[in-house]
Amino acid sequence: MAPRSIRNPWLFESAWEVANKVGGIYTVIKTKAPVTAAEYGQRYVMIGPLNPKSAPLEVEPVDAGLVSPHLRDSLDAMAQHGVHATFGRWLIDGAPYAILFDLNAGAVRGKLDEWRGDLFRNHGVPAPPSDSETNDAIMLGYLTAWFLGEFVARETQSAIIAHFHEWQAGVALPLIRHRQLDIATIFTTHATLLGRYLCAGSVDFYNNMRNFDVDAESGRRGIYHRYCIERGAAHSSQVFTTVSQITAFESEHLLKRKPDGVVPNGLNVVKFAAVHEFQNLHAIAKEKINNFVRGHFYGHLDFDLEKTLYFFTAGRFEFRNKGVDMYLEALGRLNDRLKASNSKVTIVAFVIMPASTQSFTVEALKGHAVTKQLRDTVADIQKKIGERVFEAATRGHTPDPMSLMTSEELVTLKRRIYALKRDPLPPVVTHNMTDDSNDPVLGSIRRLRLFNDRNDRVKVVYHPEFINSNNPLFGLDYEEFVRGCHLGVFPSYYEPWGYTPAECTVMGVPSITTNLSGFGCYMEEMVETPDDYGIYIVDRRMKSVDESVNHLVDKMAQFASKSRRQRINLRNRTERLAEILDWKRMGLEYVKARHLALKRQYPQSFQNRTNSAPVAAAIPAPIQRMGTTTPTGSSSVTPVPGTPLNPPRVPRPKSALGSPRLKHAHLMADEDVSDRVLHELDRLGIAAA
Ligand code: G6P
Ligand code: 1S3
Repeated sequence: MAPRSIRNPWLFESAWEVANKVGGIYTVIKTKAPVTAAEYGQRYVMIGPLNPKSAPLEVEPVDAGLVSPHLRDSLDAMAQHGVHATFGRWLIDGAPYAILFDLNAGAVRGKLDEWRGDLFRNHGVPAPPSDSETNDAIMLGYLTAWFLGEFVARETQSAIIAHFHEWQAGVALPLIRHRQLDIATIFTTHATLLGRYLCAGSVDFYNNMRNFDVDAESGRRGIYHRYCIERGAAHSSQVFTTVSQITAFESEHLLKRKPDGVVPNGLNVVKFAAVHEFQNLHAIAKEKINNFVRGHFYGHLDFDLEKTLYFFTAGRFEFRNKGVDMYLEALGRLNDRLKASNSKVTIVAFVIMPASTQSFTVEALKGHAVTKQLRDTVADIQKKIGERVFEAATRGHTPDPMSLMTSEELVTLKRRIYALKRDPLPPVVTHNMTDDSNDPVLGSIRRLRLFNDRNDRVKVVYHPEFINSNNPLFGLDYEEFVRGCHLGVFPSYYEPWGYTPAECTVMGVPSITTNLSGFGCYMEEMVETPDDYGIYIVDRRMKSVDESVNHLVDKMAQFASKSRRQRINLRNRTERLAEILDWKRMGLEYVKARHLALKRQYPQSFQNRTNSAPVAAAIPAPIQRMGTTTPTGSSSVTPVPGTPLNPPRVPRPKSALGSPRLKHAHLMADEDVSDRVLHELDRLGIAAA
């Protein structure tokens, strides 16, 4: 049979979070969609589970036959067996097509036992029937492999690439291999299951990575079957990638396959025409946070909002992994330092992490109600005074300032002011917790005695729910909240990438991260002097926990001592780094991974290509090095490539004082980067839409 053409391949990308928001992978595939859709056009199709709640809002149904008869016929063939799928356009930038399989259909549920048995017999994965998450992964995997089998039998001309993210989508990979489907496969892991579990406990993870008995450790934690799926996916894919160097190292030791390369996460960067625009947005959003603070701290508002800084941490509730333990500890020490130095600066430190709650507390709501009443009363009096002044002036009188307010107005105002008095301290948490006494955030706050006392220079507000625009306390959405803050603090212990500081960066908000997070390591590699750009990286590798906490306190204190002007300059610099996080640049790593997968699946198509030598020459180091590994990933391969593209580092900013000689050339401009992506695609023989 003639080999498939690699000039115009199909790309299927499967993840649990396609049109189904759960965590960070949703952000990856959603923000990456525009560059991938630009590259593959109609031939880019995502595959995920049908979430009946979100799918109708996220996906607009389309007749698959309008895209390709093979797609339609493949889905029809499955429908004849009772498998239902929604096919349509995912309503996001890039509008990629998506197939969402209904895992609740009777016919699918009816096959679960058979599939679970097959997974055990042919692939050695002993999945217990009681693990619903694994059941979902099995159904998604078997449906995806079934669909791809149907499709590959019908589409016989073009090469097909299938890319899978995380273990939940990974079950399909051993099936594709076992069934010998003619498909180039990629598996990207965004963390390892075992790594996450081990870190959340109290082991010294990074120093012992090589020594863990992975089977025993996963068995002890009740995740052996999931671990098998993850490891099976990593070993069955032709190309195995992960999101950072640190997770590559972890994967090598825990999954026993060295990744072929690193595909770091990007973002869709929207640049404003003028720098002052994003600075204005900061000022507007900050004023909304000021309003929150006025309400939350009513009766105790004896600190100057002009000298108040907003710090925050946010993310899924992984207390130790996301470094919330370290953040709170550091805030306690910062409070002591600022108090000891009689600082006039106040820090309001937010913790935004969803936990189990019952409702907002009465105190939190009351504060906002009484300040709103005051604001309404003042606005009313202001209006009436204005009318009185105008009335008097039109008659040629200068009004007597003492008689501008009526005695009723004065009484109402006094009542409002009286309502603002309270003795108890402003609450540290905005919600009634389901399990207040065992909540680790509250536990730390109590231990550190961060009770929002008048003398405290660091005040704490724990908001155990993500912020969205319907939130009655803040009245802003998460993006605005981030923009309004001064510093994001993410001292993670386990963080394969870490989108939260990356999101801060593209919005021009300085942040603190660690050298154990993928993002932190990437920035350390890419930027010569990260501190000068508002990217503070705490050392959690070479220091003890106590030293790392002090390092974090130093960074926060250093930031707190900056003048407004210095903060404005710093924000400008932070925002300039957005370019190095843009998918226009990061997407090229995915291009390279797909190219390698094609090369491994269809080697004969690369042998006689006249442009094969220039292609290899044109691709920067990582893919050439990736190409030297074996599909099963022996550990004798060359080191995992580090920096994507191996570009020059971002030099120290010119405006920074005492700047040494610039070591590298300037960053490429946006246009250069996108031109380069298109150029690479062209050279790879992949048509850009
Ligand atoms: C932006 C605005 C300025 C404002 C400043 C406040 O830069 O353009 O008008 O003064 O934010 O900065 P700060 O760091 O004090 O919140
Ligand atoms: C994972 O999500 P998480 O927060 O569980 O994937 C994200 C996307 O790649 C990554 O940013 C994060 O570090 C991982 O941990």
